[in-house]
Amino acid sequence: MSLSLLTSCSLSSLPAGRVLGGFHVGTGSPPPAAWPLQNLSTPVLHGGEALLECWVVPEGAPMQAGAHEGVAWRRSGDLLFGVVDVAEAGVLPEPGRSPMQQAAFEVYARIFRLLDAEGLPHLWRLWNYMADINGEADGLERYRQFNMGRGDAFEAGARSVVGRVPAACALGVASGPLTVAFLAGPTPIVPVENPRQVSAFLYPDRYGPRSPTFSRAALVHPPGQEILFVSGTASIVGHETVHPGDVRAQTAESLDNIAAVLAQASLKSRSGAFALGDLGYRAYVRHAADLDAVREVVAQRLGDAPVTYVLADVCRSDLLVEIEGQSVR
Ligand code: 3EB
Repeated sequence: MSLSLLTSCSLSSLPAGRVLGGFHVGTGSPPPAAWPLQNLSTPVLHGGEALLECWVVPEGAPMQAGAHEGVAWRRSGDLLFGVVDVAEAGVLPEPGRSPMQQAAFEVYARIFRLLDAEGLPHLWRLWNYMADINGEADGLERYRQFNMGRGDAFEAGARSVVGRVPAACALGVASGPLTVAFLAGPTPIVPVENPRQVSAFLYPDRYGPRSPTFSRAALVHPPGQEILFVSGTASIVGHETVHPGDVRAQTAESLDNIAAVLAQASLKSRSGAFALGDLGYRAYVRHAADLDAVREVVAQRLGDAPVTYVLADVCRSDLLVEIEGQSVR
């Protein structure tokens, strides 16, 4: 197997030459890493004090590294992982753009320029985190401002904003810059949508001037492999939030949505069907006090599948939980 995800790894046991990049989750300082590391500065609610997750390639695989307009990246063959952080205080918004909108635009414009320079046009999966995601500034929720900047950058980079768009998540944490991690590869994704939900890129404008740019899931194919990325999935049916105020029902609805996405992904899979128990998951919980309720519902449905629970704000203020997952075959 060429690309694999190591969850809960320790820095000392990691062969640095095999790590493409990864994630640190927790409120302490991130470890010093020689590879691109996205720091998600928020408590891990279950599964340890802090968490280190890494994408690794086999011993002896080629490895190149670089930094391009503030994007830290590593590349092995045709797989590239990168991280870019942009503080809103450090951007100079163009007229009519808010600092968050500008920061999102710049992050994505830099990613697209790097990928163009590296000859790897295809974004597979994005991890977006920002402070105060539900806060309002200039009369518009900050997540909606983020969507405007992201969408503008996709268009400026001559990428489609509908259809074949990457899998993603977008969550809020207490503080810090806008941070975006990404995995890119040599082939287009196979997009997967959810028949229970309106595609996010087609959400009506009551959710903001620009619809979010992500697929419900993406199948990707490194040489000899199939990876399924299920995007952040919440209690949305059609385009509307369901079960506001009821965290158990929201968790169950999110899992119903993931099951529906897996059924669609199974139709397009090269490696066989996907069942709920086949994936590894990360669950984002808005209120720490809801952890036990979320865990109970998840355990009923997912059994022993690995789930990490993280404190984070979901991108609509009425959403209490969001769950994402991946399967690497
Ligand atoms: C939703 O379904 C919930 O803006 O990149 C999930 C996954 C959500 C990704 C994004 C947002 C994003 O609309 C929110």
